[in-house]
Amino acid sequence: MASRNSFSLSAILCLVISAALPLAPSAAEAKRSSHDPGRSEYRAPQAKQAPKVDGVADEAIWQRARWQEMKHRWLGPEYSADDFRGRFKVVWTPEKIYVLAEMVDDILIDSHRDPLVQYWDDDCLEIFLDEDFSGGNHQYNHNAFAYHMSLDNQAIDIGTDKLPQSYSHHVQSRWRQHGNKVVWELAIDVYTDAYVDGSDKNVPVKLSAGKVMGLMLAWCDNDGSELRENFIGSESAPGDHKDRGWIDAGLFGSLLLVE
Ligand SMILES: [Ca+2]
Ligand SMILES: [Ca+2]
Ligand SMILES: [Ca+2]
Ligand SMILES: [Ca+2]
Repeated sequence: MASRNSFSLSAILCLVISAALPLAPSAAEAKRSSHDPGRSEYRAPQAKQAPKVDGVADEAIWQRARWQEMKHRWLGPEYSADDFRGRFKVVWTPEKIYVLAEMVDDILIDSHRDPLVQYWDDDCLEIFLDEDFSGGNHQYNHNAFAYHMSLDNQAIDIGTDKLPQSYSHHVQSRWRQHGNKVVWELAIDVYTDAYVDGSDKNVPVKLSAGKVMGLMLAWCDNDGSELRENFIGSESAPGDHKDRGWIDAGLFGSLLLVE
């Protein structure tokens, strides 16, 4: 009886202790909680044939992908639909993700001809990519990349040395004007947070259906000012400090690769 009683007591203790401990969050819950609430969820279809990166969206796979709007004003005053409007789609192959962006911008400007100087104050398409949807700080590390695509198709981000670096070798980029629209196609290699600046040993990740990454796009709109006039993104930015995507990957939406 003594052993029976002590077993019961330890069983009760176990129950009390386990009830007091919070349940371990699943990996999916942990990643959701590392992001701001209300993130968008994008499902990118697989392209059997890679789109040609030429600024002409005539590949059939683009018809299968849905548009996502760039409509959240992070910086600057109210603007009109002629001043800026933009949207994008994503598809993928095992080697790369492909982005199609379609934008109206009344004046295109690239006044800083040095690609590493004030690149965010020229018209530029920002593509924020977090390989494992971890969220978290990515300012001076490669937990996520923030490719600032200039009008001359260069991809600039801050390196681990805290200085602007060209990552143009990660991104194939071409845009063309069709009527009043800029049609921009990009093919992007995806790297993990183990990426080492300047190394020739970095290998892009092989992509497969079911993979979830963090993604967000934004347009820096300058129409002739010293500094950019507007910064408009695809994700809502709760709170007062809206220009934080270049530091905080918790603002990114999720990108799910589907077949
Ligand atoms: Ca094309
Ligand atoms: Ca504009
Ligand atoms: Ca990450
Ligand atoms: Ca502009």
